[in-house]
Amino acid sequence: MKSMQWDDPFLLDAQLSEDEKLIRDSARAYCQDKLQPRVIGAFREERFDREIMTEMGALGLLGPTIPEEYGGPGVNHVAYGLVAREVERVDSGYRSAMSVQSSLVMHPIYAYGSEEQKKKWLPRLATGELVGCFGLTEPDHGSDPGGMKTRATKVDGGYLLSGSKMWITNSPIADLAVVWAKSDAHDNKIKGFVVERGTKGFSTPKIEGKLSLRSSVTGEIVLDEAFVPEENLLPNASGLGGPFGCLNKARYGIAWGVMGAAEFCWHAARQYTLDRKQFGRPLAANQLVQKKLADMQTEIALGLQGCLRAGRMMDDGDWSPEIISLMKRNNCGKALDIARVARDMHGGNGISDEFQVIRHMVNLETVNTYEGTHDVHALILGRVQTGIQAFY
Ligand code: TGC
Ligand code: FAD
Repeated sequence: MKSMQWDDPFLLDAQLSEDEKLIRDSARAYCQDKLQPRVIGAFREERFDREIMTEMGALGLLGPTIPEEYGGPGVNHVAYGLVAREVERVDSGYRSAMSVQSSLVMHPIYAYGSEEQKKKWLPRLATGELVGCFGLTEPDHGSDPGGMKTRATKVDGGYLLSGSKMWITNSPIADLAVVWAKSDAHDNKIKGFVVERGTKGFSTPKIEGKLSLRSSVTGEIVLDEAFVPEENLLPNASGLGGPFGCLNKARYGIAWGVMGAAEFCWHAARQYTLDRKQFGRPLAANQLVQKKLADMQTEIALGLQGCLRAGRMMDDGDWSPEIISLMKRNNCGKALDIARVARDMHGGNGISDEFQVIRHMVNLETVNTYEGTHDVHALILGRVQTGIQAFY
């Protein structure tokens, strides 16, 4: 019998291959050396440093599962998840920038694009030379993207896109946007279009005043009869399954990522309560405090183990969208709870950005909402076990 390794109860490390550990370690080194030192300033100033994309590109962190022939490193889903965990251990906003580029821009071009489109855009997205964004949500259609109003009207040589997208990660700095619109030339079905910066009638105003995810840049996409040439239509996606196919990948990465943020909060709360004395002894000597630490340890250990299993299922081609909903919902909700409790355990210091737990806490409010809210994923899980659609 061994004594438990407190910070890795299920010995996750022992379940990883040598390659997966190497990728995890190099991502961790980059995140701790290069991202951690600038995140407090970036969050204070509501600033995203564009060069982060080229730094991540140089390390092969963008589009990890994209094959080498298109510029990606072609690693497995478990490695992708391990990278997301390391990035989000620093900040959910940085993980957002990475996952949008990887899962919501590179993935649709890879999965639904023509050979020419893949060769034209994927290698430059993989290096971070180009930044992309993903426009699905609209001002009046968030949880119900099927009701979108954005339209593509067929004209000579292409399409005119009109409408607006809201809450779009990376849009103000994006060189290209994957935009989803109902197309009159395709029975009004939802189609994906790559809209390039410089297109007349395409603009991406920044959304100011966010109190969450401030180190990530978020904007709108405004389309005013923006002309998109025929060769920028993604030929192999039709209907809501197109954007949802991308969301499966991104939600999976988020399930891992939020565990990184939760681990940061847990470790910080443990160390703080060991160091700080009240009533003549460490806070960690109190039963109430130890119970909170035990809850954090339990949820994180189970959450990571679930992610690993989901990743192996994806790598084996043996997964379902619902298993991803289960993991995204559980891990986001649990990470948010952990961050809130860790904030409380830091007392007054917990509200200072220097201690960082409150930054994770407010970030996780967004992560619990985007990519399908906590309750929308409950409805997806309710539907798969009852057969009853409870969305409307
Ligand atoms: P429903 O009838 O369920 O499905 C319509 C069609 O889509 C297919 N489908 C899926 N395909 C692949 N993967 C999935 N996960 C899929 N879910 C559904 C389905 O088979 C069907 O296909 P077909 O061929 O029969 O037409 O659709 P619904 O309109 O009833 O919607 C249900 C609901 C609520 C589950 C869905 O709309 C939903 O998931 N809503 C949440 C919206 C959402 O997640 N938005 C995310 C926007 S992007 C974002 O937030 C990026 S943040 C990134 C960052 O910064 O990190
Ligand atoms: P709503 O759908 O209006 O939901 C409001 C509340 O009602 C929620 O609590 C929800 O759970 C609940 N609700 C909704 N429907 C039901 C129902 N049937 N039953 C019970 N409760 C329900 N989108 C993109 O397309 N691309 C991006 O890059 C992107 N990045 C984002 C970045 C940030 C910082 C944020 C905040 C959002 C981003 N989003 C993006 C949008 C995000 O996906 C949406 O905010 C999310 O899907 C929820 O939609 P909504 O905000 O319209 O909320």
